Amino acid sequence: TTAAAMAATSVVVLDRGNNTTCTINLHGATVVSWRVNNQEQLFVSKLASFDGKKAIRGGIPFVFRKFESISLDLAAQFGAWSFGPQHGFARITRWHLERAPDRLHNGDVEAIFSLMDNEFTRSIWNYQFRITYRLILREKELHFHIGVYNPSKELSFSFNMLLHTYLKVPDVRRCQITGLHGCHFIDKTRENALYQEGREVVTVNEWTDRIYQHTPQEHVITNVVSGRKMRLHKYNFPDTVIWNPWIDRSREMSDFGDDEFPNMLCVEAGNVTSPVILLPGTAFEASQILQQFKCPYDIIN
Ligand code: TA6
Repeated sequence: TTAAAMAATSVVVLDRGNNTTCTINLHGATVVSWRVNNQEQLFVSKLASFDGKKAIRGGIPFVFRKFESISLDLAAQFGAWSFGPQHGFARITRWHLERAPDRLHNGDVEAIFSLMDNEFTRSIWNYQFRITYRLILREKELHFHIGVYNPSKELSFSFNMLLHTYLKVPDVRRCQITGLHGCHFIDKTRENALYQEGREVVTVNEWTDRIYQHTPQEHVITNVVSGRKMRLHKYNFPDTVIWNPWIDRSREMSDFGDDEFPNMLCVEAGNVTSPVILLPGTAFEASQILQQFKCPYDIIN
């Protein structure tokens, strides 16, 4: 179908064949499904709302302009921080399908989404901006390339940006996360106090909500679907948020089942601790690669 026809709906599907697909909802350009050999890799709550108003509970919401949990003192440094929606406006705004899914010469499938300032965003944050969001579906990988552009001739602006990835897991208590050892983290379960990670491998056995700072470019999460591993590569995303609401906070969310927390783990690449400052006429690029693999010798091709 044409881009126009797709844009008329709210959902765009990248189909690589071999039951490998990726589905994006234009509401927030939220990736709501990524299937590898027909195995769903992402968690979406059975109670998620698709009303085009609320953020979709699951998949990969696009967090932009603000990461809510930024501590107010840091926000104060940047003066013009608006008290807009939790985790910013991008994930609750309809994005534009810039380029419909297109098969590349090597069999991968690519689509491009974009968001620029509009009446709604300007009502929250009165700056011009343009984001392009290119997704590439490979055999066992999903690539995310983001460009943020400041078209102003005289104004700089600052922003947080983060991919709020909800991985689907059989049992979060069996997952291990590498690449956090020695990093400092803000612990939102302990009054945003700052700690340092002493473990080589991080596990999640309770309510966990941590903003790890200046993390390495690669994390591996074990025991995701079908007992495989997920490699997360990130570029220009210096921080990594690890979140699982556990039982009590699950009960506080109307769009999250009480019994769902064992089946999800958020590992989120972002610019959280220090906002990006974009000078007039310049662009900022960041990217993430998710790669599902089963043995150590699988490499990113
Ligand atoms: O990513 C972790 C976090 O900041 C948690 O504190 C929790 O609030 C989560 O995001 C979900 O936020 P949401 O606004 O989607 O309910």
